[in-house]
Amino acid sequence: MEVLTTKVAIIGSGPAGLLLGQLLYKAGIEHIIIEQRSADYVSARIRAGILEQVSVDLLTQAGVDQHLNQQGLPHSGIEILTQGIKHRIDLTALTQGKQVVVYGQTELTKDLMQARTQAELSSFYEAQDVQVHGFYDMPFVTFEHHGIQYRVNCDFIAGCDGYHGVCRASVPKENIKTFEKVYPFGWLGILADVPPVAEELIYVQSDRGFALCSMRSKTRSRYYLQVPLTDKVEDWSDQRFWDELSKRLDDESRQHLVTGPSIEKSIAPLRSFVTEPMRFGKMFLAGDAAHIVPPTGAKGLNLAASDIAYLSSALIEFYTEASAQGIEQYSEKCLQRVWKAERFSWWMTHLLHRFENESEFDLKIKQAELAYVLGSVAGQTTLAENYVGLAYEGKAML
Ligand code: RFL
Ligand code: PHB
Repeated sequence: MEVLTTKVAIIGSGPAGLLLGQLLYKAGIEHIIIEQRSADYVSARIRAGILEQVSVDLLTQAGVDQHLNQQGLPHSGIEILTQGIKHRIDLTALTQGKQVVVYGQTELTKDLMQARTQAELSSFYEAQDVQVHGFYDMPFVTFEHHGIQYRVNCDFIAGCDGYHGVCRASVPKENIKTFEKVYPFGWLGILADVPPVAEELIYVQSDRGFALCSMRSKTRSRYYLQVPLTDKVEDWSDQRFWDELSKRLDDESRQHLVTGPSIEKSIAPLRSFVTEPMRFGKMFLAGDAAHIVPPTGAKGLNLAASDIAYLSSALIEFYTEASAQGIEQYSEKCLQRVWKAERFSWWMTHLLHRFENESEFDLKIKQAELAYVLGSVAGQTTLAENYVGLAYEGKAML
C-alpha cells in the first residue's frame, strides 16, 4: 500500500471539486483530488449553462476566467412564454445592473482541468473503491488506482462527489437528515449545432408541457422538453423532438427555429433534495453531494460554486489564521443560501410545468400567479433577483 499525506482530500472532480482545488492551490494549501471516472468522461459531460455573477466573480478569483471572458455570453434578460405571448424579464434593470453569463459547464470543467494540469497538481482519475474513514477524528481516504492500493492521510475530506457519491453515504444514519421531493417528469435535452432561436433564453409554459430554449454559443443551441419519466431517449428521434418543440413555441419563435441533427440527447429526472447538516466532523459535503435542485432555476452549478466559496474561505482561514470559525459556520451559512435556491427552483418548476392530475382550478390558479408575476414590477423583481443569484451572507471568498 502507498501512503500519502495531504491537508485536504477532495473526493470528486466535478465543478465543485475542481474549483475547490484551484482556490486551495492559489492559497498554497496542499490537496489531492480523487475521482472515480476518467478525465475524458468528466470533461465531456454536458450539463449546466448559466452562471450567476457571483459564480463568475469566484472563477475570476480562481484565475480561470480567460475563456469565460472571451466566449461567455452575458445575458441581461430572459423571456417567459405563456399562452402564446412572450414576456421579457429585464434582469439587469430589475436588479441594479446584474446579469447572468451563458457558459457551458463542459467548458468550465475543461478550463479548471487545464489550469490543474498547468500547475501540475495531483489528481487520481479512475480511482476504484474510494472510501472515506475516521472523519470524526483522524480522517483518511482509501482507494485503488491502476492496481495499486492507496491510503491518503489528511486533515479534512471535501465530499464533492455528486448525488451518487460515497461521502454522504458514509455518514451514520443518525447524524444526517435528508429532505426530498421527486417530480413526476424529466427533461429531455438536446444539443445541436444550429443558431439559437432567439438571443435570450425562452422559458416556455404551454398546455403541452414545459420547454426551454437555451444555447451554448451563437452557433450551438441547447433545447429541453418536459417529458414523462417513462419516456426513453430512443423514443425521441430528432424529428420528433423538433416537431414537439415547435408545437410548444409561439408563432414568431416557430418561424425562427432552425433545426438540425442532435449531437447529444439525454433525459434527466427532476429532484429537489437537501442534506442537513453539510459538515460531519472533518468531512464537508459540497455541491450535488449535499443538495439537488430541478434545473428550472439554473441553480445547481451556482450552488456548488457558493458552497465552495464558503468552504475555501473556511479552510484558508483555518490554515492562515488558525481560526476554526469558518469551519464551524460552514454548514449553516451554506444551508441558508441552499434553501432559498431550493425554494426558487421548486417555485419555477411548479409555475412552468404541467403536472398530471392538475385540476382545472389548479391550472387557473397557476395562470393567475403567472399573470401576477409577469404583470407586476414586484413579481418580476422577485423572479429576477433570484435568477441572477442572491448575495452571499457572511465571510466567503468574495
Ligand atoms: P458533479 O458534477 O456531479 O461531480 C461529482 C463528481 O464526483 C465523482 N464521483 C466520485 N469520485 C470518487 N469516488 C466516488 N465514489 C465518486 N462518486 C462520484 C463523479 O464522477 C463526478 O465527477 O457534482 P458537483 O461538482 O457538485 O457539480 C454540480 C453540477 O454538476 C450540477 O449541480 C449542475 O450540472 C446542475 N445543472 C445546472 N446547474 C446550474 O447552475 N445551471 C444550469 O443551467 C443547470 N442545468 C444541470 C442543468 C444539471 C442537469 N443534469 C443533467 C442533472 C441541466 C441538466 C440537464
Ligand atoms: C442550459 O442551458 O443547459 C440551461 C439553461 C437554463 C436552465 C437550465 C439549463 O434553467
